[in-house]
Amino acid sequence: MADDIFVTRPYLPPLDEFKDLLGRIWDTGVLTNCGPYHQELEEKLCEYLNVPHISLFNNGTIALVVALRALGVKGEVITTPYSFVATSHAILWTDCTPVFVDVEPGSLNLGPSQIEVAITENTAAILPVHCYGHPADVDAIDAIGAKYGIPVIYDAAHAFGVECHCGSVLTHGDLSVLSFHATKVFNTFEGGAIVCKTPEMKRYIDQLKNFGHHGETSVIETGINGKMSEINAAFGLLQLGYVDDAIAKRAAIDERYRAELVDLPGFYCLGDTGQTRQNYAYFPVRIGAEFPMSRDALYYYMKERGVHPRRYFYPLISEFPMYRNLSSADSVRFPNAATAAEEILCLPIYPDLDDASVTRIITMLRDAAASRV
Ligand code: T4K
Repeated sequence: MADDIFVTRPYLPPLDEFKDLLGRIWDTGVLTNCGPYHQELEEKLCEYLNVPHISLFNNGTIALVVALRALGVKGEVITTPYSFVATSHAILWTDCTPVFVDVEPGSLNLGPSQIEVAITENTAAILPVHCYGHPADVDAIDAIGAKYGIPVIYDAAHAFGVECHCGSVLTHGDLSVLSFHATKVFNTFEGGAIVCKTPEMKRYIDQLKNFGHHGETSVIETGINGKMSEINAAFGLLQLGYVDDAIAKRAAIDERYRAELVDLPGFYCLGDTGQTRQNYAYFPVRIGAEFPMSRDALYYYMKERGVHPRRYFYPLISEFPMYRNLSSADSVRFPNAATAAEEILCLPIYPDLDDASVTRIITMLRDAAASRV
């Protein structure tokens, strides 16, 4: 167990540096309610991510719910069945209905043409995911949103720091939502954020995440408590100073996997969807028919040997009980997503995964590829 390798481990900066930041919290007694660390982290993240406005949240799921609410989305929301369940749960939490459409076979992101044919008079929003931090086709999807007057909210939970041809992917659509969960490239233990374009929208989102308060005695919205605490924000500020180094370490692991696994039959590394800056959040591989064992067999083969990859995203969201009776939930409607759910395996990747561990994983995969089971 001590030698087990998990799909990820959180990046933790030096504890002493965190203790220094905690000292200020103890001095001031400001623990939450958008205090100085919260404010500073919003400013620093705008600079780092090159986005106009950001509102911090206590997690990405609440941020998604508030994003839908902020745009007044009511009705059907076109989305992907190939994601973490939070994407669709946010839609249900706002009393909207997910409409699942297929992903593209290469990027595993929603396909613009599939989105367009699914649009009806009931469509209230489009909610694509930048799956694994690989950008969706933002230009085409934004154009569809504009053409039909439908808001686009990107679930950018995996896309911290990712850039494409026109800069940060987070500036696309009406809103983008980030997750800073412990398992993410940039983490604040738990946390999330909404990226928006105008100061008015930022103010509105800030109100929504703070019970709908507008001043001390006035409440103008049925808001929620979505605020990030000062401890989480302080940790984020510390983390931000190390994130480039953390991403560089992920990049080195990504490079080794690609170089040393390239010749395995039926073993395909996913990756390039036109991003100009990646964050190497995940290392998804497709296990094809020419590989000597199925994806699931490989998953158990590795687990038995102490390496714990993950089948992100199996099963499809549409198979969970609260979704499976929707008219859009029949998986014959999304063959690419259904195939991906059966074939994709995410290998361990995180900054502290050392060379010896990467070698162990590569050797294990080469042994599996050479086996006759
Ligand atoms: N949209 C998308 C597309 C998302 O992927 C997510 C979250 C969201 C929205 C919602 O954002 P948040 O509300 O979470 O901010 C994990 C994460 O819990 C979840 O945040 C993430 N996506 C999802 C893809 O993965 P699990 O079920 O894989 O977590 P768990 O606990 O099995 O952790 C995986 C591995 O990480 C463990 O084997 C060991 C390691 N780990 C995990 C934690 C929590 C640690 O070493 N330390 C830790 O504290 O869901």
